[in-house]
Amino acid sequence: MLGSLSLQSPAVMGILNITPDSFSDGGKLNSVEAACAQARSMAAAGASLLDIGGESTRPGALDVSLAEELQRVIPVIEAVRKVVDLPISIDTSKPEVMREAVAAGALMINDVMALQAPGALQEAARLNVPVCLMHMQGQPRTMQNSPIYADVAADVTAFLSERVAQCVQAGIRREQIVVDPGFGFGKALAHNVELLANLRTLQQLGLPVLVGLSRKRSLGDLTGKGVDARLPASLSAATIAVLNGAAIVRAHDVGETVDALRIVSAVMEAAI
Ligand code: 9MG
Repeated sequence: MLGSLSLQSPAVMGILNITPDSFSDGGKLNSVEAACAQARSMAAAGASLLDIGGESTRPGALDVSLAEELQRVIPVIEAVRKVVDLPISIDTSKPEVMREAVAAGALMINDVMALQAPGALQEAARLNVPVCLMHMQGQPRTMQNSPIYADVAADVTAFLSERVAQCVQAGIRREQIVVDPGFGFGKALAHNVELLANLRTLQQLGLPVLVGLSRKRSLGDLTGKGVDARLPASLSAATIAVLNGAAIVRAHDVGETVDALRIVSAVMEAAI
């Protein structure tokens, strides 16, 4: 269990990005309505939780001010929790956004900076909600400039192990922690492939593993497909991740991912 979320079978976390380019008109009210419609459709498609974020973490993305991030995500969290009965996770690295999002109804923190921003660790401990700690080498703007690892799976595991220890020291219970290798975050194509192949290395932490591979650039590099044509590659990557121990899959295409993981679960349960 992770809060109210059962991890008996693989869970799909639906991605709800609230950035100006996420919804066609970019208008505030319509963004809330569009986000609610998307949340309903993801719930109907079998999502187990929703990840709401107001700052793009794509390579090269620009920073968003605190005020802007709050303005994007808080009205959406308040509205979405009224229309779907699913746990909401807040995708942020800012302690103030964590605090306001939890007050608005978010039940989990998803931090691509693994609570390393000033004040984030203390705020997450105070809020007493589950946290997802993700590995990233470098910063979003520059992270894809020649990342270097000795052994990517071992290096990522060592980093996450250290962050888990810091969290526990700050008062976050181990049962509240999820770890994520951060596919695409400061990793070259070969690193992402090696990490997926050796995802089981992370199991030594004894914590649920979350992965985000959906539509990512490495899948485009391997298939030659643009972002809108990466569904088959995303499903294939999600399948491999779950076979290699992932408990939660962060995905744009919820229904398709749920179906793919049902097959994986059935086969894994039948294995002797
Ligand atoms: C916000 N975000 C974008 N990609 C992600 C990933 O792979 N994992 C997590 N936890 N968050 C992500």
